[in-house]
Amino acid sequence: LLDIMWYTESMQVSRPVAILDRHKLQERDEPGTELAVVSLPSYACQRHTPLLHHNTVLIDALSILAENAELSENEGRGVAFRRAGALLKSLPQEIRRVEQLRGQPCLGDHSLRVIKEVLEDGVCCEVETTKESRQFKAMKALTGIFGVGAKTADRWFREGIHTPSDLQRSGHNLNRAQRAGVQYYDDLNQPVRKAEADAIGLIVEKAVSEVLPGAKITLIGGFRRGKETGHDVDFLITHPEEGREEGLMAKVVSWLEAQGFLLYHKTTRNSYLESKDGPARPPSNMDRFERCFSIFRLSTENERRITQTISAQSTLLHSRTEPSPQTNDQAREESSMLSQCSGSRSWMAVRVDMVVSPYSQFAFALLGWTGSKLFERELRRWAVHERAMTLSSHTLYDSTKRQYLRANSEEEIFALLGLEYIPPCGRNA
Ligand code: DCT
Ligand code: MG
Repeated sequence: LLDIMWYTESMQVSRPVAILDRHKLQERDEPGTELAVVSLPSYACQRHTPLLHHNTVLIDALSILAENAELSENEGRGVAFRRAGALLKSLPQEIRRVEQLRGQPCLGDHSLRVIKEVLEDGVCCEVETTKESRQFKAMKALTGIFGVGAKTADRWFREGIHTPSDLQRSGHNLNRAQRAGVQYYDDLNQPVRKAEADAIGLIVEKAVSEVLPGAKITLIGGFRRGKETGHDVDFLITHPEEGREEGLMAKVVSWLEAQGFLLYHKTTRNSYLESKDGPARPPSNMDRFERCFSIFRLSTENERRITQTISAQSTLLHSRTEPSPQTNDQAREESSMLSQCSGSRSWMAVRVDMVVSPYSQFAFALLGWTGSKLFERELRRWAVHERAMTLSSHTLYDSTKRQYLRANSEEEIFALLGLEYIPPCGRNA
């Protein structure tokens, strides 16, 4: 009961859910003395979803089925499994019997069947069959190529292509992104670590400050939510003077290219015009900023040089403003971590996404690009169904008042949506 009260209280005062002692829970969780789990709100944006949780085995099983549905382009089914998984991530305790989930939202019959089977038998037959299926393995391998989506992978699978090597032998004409995807396949399928993300952050910061002093960069995506690894590194760039950010991406990319940091890049232009387009529709809202999909060449040697240069510069800068005794140490630590993780190779390929936003849209862009994907989807669903509003990474539009609502921070956007503020570390749905 204390745990339930504590959890309920923590939800109200908007603290992330702490990890409870699993052994203590198990001791008290003998049949008959089992704790009921407090019923959670149904939208993921109404609750904290921490990175570390208590039901990993169940969530892994549901994630396989979600992934399989997504690869089969069955979006609805994928979302249903993702929502069920996210609900389990928010629970303050380990589930040992399916009855403990009575009254919880987001759990459809199919998800409950999977959960029950895993709890009773240790594994779920459907999950095991999926994991072993040739199609699932091939689709994962092929969509693991940068530039290859589920549709293309499925077409190739039907032609008997199951792996990147099969693809190379097939003589298919690949576009520029896919050629880079095949070329750097192994590197791009290694998780990117936080130290690598920070090192790339220093490079992007240097590029941005060279071409537009005063512009600021923010690490977004999974790393902002506290993840230690990710499939890429995401940055949001803006300038406090509205309009100064125009044309910025091209300059940043030129600088990075001239310094030899880019193995691949493709920039899409900012196509969003509020007056012309109206509220951005949810499915297209990610594509309308000036955005660069890139592959960085993260070199241990270059890296060491640049971190030293930057740390020297920031020491100078800080000595004029405030002392920053950690800067040099941090840079050294980053350099040494990089040498360790790149092993005998002198460089590695890393996927990096950069987005430029006008200052007036920054809070929306920050919220939209921090994720997780499911958390964003839930925010948009909440906005439409519960508030008659349209939320995008550009704006919030109130359909009842027929006006755009401005906001300068994520906190303000949550308030406008009538939601308790959830910090980035609680958005890991
Ligand atoms: N995003 C979204 N909807 C999408 C794609 C992206 O809302 N269809 C948002 C949420 C996360 C952010 O953009 C960055 O996308 P990813 O890099 O794909 O996600 P991530 O959470 O950073 O995952 P990873 O840690 O694996 O990079
Ligand atoms: Mg990411």
